[in-house]
Amino acid sequence: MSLDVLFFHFPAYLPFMPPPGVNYLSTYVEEAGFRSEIMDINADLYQYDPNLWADIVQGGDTHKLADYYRNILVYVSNRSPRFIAFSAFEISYKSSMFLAELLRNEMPSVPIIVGGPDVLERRELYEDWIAQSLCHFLIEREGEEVLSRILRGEQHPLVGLVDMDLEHAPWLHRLPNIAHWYVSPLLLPVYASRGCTSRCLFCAHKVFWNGYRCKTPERMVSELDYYFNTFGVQRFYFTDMLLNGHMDWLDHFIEKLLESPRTYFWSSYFRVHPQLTCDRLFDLKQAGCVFMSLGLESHVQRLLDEFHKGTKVTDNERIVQDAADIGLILHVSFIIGFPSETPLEAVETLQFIRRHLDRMDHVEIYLYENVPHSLGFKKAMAYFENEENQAYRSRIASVYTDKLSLFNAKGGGVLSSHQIYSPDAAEIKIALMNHCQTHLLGAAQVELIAASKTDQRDMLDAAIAVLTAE
Ligand code: B12
Ligand code: SF4
Repeated sequence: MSLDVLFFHFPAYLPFMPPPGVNYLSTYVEEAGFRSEIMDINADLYQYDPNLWADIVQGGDTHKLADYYRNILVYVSNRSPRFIAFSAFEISYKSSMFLAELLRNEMPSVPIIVGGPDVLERRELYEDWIAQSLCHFLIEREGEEVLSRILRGEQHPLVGLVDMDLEHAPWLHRLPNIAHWYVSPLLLPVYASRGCTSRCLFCAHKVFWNGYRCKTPERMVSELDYYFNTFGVQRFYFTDMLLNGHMDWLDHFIEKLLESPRTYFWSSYFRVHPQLTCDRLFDLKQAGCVFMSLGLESHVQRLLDEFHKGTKVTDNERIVQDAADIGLILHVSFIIGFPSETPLEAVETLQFIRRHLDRMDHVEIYLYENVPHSLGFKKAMAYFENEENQAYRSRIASVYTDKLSLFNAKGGGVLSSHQIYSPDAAEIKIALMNHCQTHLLGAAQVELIAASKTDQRDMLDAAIAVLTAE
């Protein structure tokens, strides 16, 4: 039987977290009656030549992939797919473009369909792909239904349809190819919702997914049960923008998980909310949540309000303290360099980070990026184009490059994913916080973590010093 569509994963992504978009798409089109396959070049390249893989991950010249890609071309030619499908991400732009060039030259009759977040975000680049015959279809936003239409040979709209019925979406059958990575047992990407209920001006997620939809909590728990029964998977990461778009949904989900005879270990993004009380955080932990990601963005209420974040700095501080005390592993992100931000406001955020550094296991600080399609794009553009504002922008950008990118590079890899997604995650973390886990991780690692936090504090101090100087 001929192959309808061959999907590709490209280098380079986190080894234990292949972006699951093509796995979901492949599952969907299979259920619609098409034969599909996924070629995971990231995983395959790692096996083929780990040094080359590492070089590409670190931004090496993708033309070094030429020999390896020749094998891929042979493989593609043997499989004779009717269509080839690429998932577009900025981090894999060059490695995917190089294969597109080879495919155009060697197999010009096989149409390439490109979809994924980068098509929406950097549409002009991919229009150029069309102009150069590097691809033939560009799909923005949700891909399932529009891809099926292309495979059926129907007229295709350029914009993906954002209307898939999540409640009846197929469960993931095409698992990511990560069995041979260092994560064992398997960690599976799942989603309970698409989109977001909020309207933060610097973000495009709501626009990408056209609002917010969720599966019912019952369906979500049955889905987890299905993965456990079929593949023996007990650890999951939710790819949702937030799991508490509706707090009553979250309560219901917790309730269903607590009723379940099994315990799953999982992580997700959450939005700060006054109802994320200490009791609710504790219930979340009881329901298997081991790792929580929060976008706090700023510790300046004026900026949170101006950018429609809809959160309170008092809740930010309380939730970080409560979640850490309970033993949830915390990943927290911040933004500095907001339009209209003053140097002292950036300092307030950095001081917040410094104050709570031991409570937050992984902190990422971003420089404000004016994301195309974000709700505040035009307003931010006007701000950045105004000459009066350029002095602060270049000052904060250089503080970011010189000091804070180093802070980010220190990372937060305190616990391995094996430890994070385990029944003992909270205990391990608490033990870590109390500096009494030498026997668990080894003295060297304890010192490393402490040293890393000290380094990060020094980097924050250096950034604060620059920003508070005349
Ligand atoms: C969960 C998530 C993460 C997780 C897990 C990542 C992973 N590898 O699984 C973590 C926190 C680790 C992460 C890290 C990063 N992420 Co991230 N992440 C997300 C998030 C919130 C959800 C992604 C997801 O899995 N969604 C569920 C799947 C099913 O959706 P999907 O992949 O978008 O696929 C759908 C459509 O896009 C479309 N589609 C996708 N491919 C194709 C192909 C075809 C042919 C078609 C027709 C359609 C199609 O159809 C799919 C189904 O509807 C998105 C935000 C978003 N908008 O979705 C950002 C997002 C993907 N991340 C982003 C970025 C930048 C990063 C980082 C580089 C951040 C950083 N500076 O470190 C790292 C890179 C990590 C890595 N190397 O893998 C960007 C990518 C931007 C871009 N232009 O490429 C996004 C879009 C957020 C943003 N706007 O900034 N991320
Ligand atoms: S920043 Fe987070 S909460 Fe705000 S709109 Fe984007 S996804 Fe939603």
